[in-house]
Amino acid sequence: MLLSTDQQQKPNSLVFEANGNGSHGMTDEDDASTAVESSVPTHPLGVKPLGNKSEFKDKSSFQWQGSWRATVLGLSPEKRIKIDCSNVFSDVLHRPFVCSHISLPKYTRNIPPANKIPSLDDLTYEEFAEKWSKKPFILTRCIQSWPVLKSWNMDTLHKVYSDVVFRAEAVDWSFDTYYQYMMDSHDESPLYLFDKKFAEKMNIEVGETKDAAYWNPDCFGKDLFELLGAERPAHRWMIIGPERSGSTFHKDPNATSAWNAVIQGAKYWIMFPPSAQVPGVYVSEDQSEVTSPLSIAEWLLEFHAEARRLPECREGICHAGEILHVPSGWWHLVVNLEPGIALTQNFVPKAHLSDVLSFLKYKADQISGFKKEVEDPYTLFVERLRVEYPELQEEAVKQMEEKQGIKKRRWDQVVGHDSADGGPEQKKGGGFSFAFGFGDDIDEEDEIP
Ligand SMILES: O=C(O)CCC(=O)C(=O)O
Ligand SMILES: [Fe+2]
Repeated sequence: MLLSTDQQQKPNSLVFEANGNGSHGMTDEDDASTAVESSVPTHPLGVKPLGNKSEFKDKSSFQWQGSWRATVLGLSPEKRIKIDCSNVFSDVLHRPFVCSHISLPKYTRNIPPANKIPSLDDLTYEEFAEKWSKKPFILTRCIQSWPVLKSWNMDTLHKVYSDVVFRAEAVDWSFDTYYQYMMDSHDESPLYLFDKKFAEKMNIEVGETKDAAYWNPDCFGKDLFELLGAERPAHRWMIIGPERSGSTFHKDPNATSAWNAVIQGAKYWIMFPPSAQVPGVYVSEDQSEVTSPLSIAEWLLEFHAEARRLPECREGICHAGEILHVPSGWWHLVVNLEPGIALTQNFVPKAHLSDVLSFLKYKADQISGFKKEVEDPYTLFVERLRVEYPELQEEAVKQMEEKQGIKKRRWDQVVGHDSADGGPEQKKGGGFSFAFGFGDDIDEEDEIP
């Protein structure tokens, strides 16, 4: 669920396009509030940044006109002028066009058998805990009894929720406006509806109630973040988007695992284990910054072939009625092959408790999704665990410290310190986050955060 920063840029591209004719709609006050540092030279055409001050900033409902420019200028199709560009040669203009028209099947077909994400009917919790908690898989017969599977599709949602305002990256739009956008847009990275308050907004029940619209599959077992109650971070989202929308490479927040269930459409997933170096994805030493091509299409064009050749690459297509497991720490890129609706939830299974504790403790600066009142998520979680599951808590903390000790010893070896003679203390917040090669004392799939 973590949205990569590039996915939050869309409203600004609207702004720049709208602003292309000059300082459209800007007052002195606007100017002052968006002043750029004086070290930046003036744009030769007088183009200024507008931040989030778009024309329809406060409007959640308006008529989508097929492009950002036409929408901002209110140009209906008959008012648009077609300019003959047959003598214009520009890589800068042509590249986004290429990216917004790539053929997805070219990349998603012919998955090498060794890369295929295993597909199973269903699992019991025992099977999951014993064999599957650290591996991606798709379940084809797990969510068949969810009522939403029968009642939701793009048209029924449009009929029932057209006035409901959902979050799509940085904008809040009515479903009617989003639906128009989705059905008629050619953006390279389509705006993606990703709403964590959907259950409240749609007035549906989730979980073990008589009228629930859907519930947690049993196979993933107890979600230990439930112990945080109202203090738990954001954990469930409804995701809607057109073909080519999706999520660029990321790991899910706070070292949680996730499931992602497709209600309508089909999603192509490409995944790598926690310590893999994903082609085209550059990670800072403490993993707090991830740099990768801005769009999914750009990544597919440039890096997919190389990525597919790596032995640790996993790929699969999750169809409507199926659910995919994302293990803690796994990299994933996801693209919708058709207009689609999905539900996702992040959770903490017992098998990854020590990874989550380790993240909360040693990567405190990277924790996300908690309300700001929750000042020390690590201590809060450890306390709740200690009350409810004292043995589990003790065991997980021990495991976390052992793994941390191994990392520290390896680091000391690399930098030439002997940890036994008082090498440097570990910094809080991931100072020792360094990816080493695998060794005997760490599981192949264990993250070295
Ligand atoms: O459906 C998607 O675009 C992927 C969402 C995601 O990253 C997840 O469920 O973890
Ligand atoms: Fe994710």
